[in-house]
Amino acid sequence: MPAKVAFARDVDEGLSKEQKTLPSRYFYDGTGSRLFQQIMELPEYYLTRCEQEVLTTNKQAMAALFARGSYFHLIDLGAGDALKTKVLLAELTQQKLAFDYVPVDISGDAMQQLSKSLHNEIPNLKVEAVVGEYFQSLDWLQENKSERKVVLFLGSNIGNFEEPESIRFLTSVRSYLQPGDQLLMGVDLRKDPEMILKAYDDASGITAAFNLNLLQRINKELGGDFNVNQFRHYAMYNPLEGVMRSFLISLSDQDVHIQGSNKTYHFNAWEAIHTENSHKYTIPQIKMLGQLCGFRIEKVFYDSKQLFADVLFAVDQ
Ligand code: AVI
Repeated sequence: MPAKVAFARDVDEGLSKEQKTLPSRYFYDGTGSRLFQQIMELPEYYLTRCEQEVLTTNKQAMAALFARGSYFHLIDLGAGDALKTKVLLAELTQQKLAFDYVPVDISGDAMQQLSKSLHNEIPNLKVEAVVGEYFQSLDWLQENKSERKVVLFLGSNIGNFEEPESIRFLTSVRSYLQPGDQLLMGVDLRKDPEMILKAYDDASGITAAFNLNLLQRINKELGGDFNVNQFRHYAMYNPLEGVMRSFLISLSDQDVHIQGSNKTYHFNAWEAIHTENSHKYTIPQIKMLGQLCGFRIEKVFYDSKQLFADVLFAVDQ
């Protein structure tokens, strides 16, 4: 199905529900990807800096655990600009490990830029960029099933899945892996709720713009007539569930027409559109999630404040 048709269908489905939703995977058009780059540099958004620290501090130990004497594919799901992965790539190259790099991302622009920058920065690295959604990238894993793989799923991307979806996704990843393969997964850990809340509701309003851009994208690509000023970003963290939820709140009673679906959607004043979940975990939860999907924890790497973890999973017989 063409991407635009799927987008129109998903938007219509979400806005036709009793409790309106829009899928967060549609945040990442050109503008959304640029805004996300800015989010990653915000003082409040600790996740990226913490993971950068985890990778920088532990790159040698990670390389030693990846090295098993045979050639492997390093597959980076949701690579983006791969700023964090570059720390690992430099280390693996320096240690002369035999591998190639397969970044996968929904953004074609990001993959083009990344291939170019890697060509300049690590000229000898073999790169095969794949453009597609996570589930599509599994095709690549299937085609190359017999070769050794280390899969990276960094940046707490797993946190944006609902629980059943995360189980389905990790189970599929596992089904394409063999004993000896590994998965390194970045997870945001439970912590002071205030700190989490600020990371998703920053003082400069970049996260608000990122969330609202989804309405602008619908206007641009599907012929919507959202008045973006009539919606507000709202974020709340539930410490019982460990879930950060983001919403767009309608500020007035209003109708929005979308040409792509040829429908008008009514919004009551203060009605919410649920746009994103970002799950925060404990290590026992991650251990259980891994077990459910056929993975065993080989090692957990933390930053110095234990706010974030990169968990290395092994695949058993
Ligand atoms: C991509 N993902 C892991 C980010 C997160 O933290 O859930 C997306 C994001 N949403 C708001 N800020 C960042």
